[in-house]
Amino acid sequence: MVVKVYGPFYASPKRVLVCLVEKEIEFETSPIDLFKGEHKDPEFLKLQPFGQVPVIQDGDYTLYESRAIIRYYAEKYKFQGTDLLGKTIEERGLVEQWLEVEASNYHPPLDNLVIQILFAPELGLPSDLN
Ligand SMILES: N[C@@H](CCC(=O)N[C@@H](CS)C(=O)NCC(=O)O)C(=O)O
Repeated sequence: MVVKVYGPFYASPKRVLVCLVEKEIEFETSPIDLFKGEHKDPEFLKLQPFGQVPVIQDGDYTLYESRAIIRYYAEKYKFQGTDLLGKTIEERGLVEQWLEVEASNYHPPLDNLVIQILFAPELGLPSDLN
């Protein structure tokens, strides 16, 4: 079964794509253009009610939230491709620590910069840069 990934190749979907590559899982992409607002289309909202990417479809299983998706695949294919979860409980603790650091300390300021520098000017929205 080929996994379908909805989203652009950048930002949060990239987290999922890197995981799928590391786990050697076959996937295809279904591009969602954020600049055209495709993530707010009614059809897309049926998959992701918050109108955000990424979303995966794996057969009839649908999942969103990039970090939930990568944890799902890291567990599901524990013994395939790169080991992403660690071999001991201590290694697992460190994996979870850095996942939390990424989610809490790294991603929020980076996301804000991307919105202010890339998205706001492109979409004609007010930006802190002005
Ligand atoms: N917690 C979510 C965040 C997803 C997210 O923020 N996606 C952004 C692109 S990186 C998005 O869809 N932004 C459009 C919006 O929020 O309207 C995840 O990790 O999947």
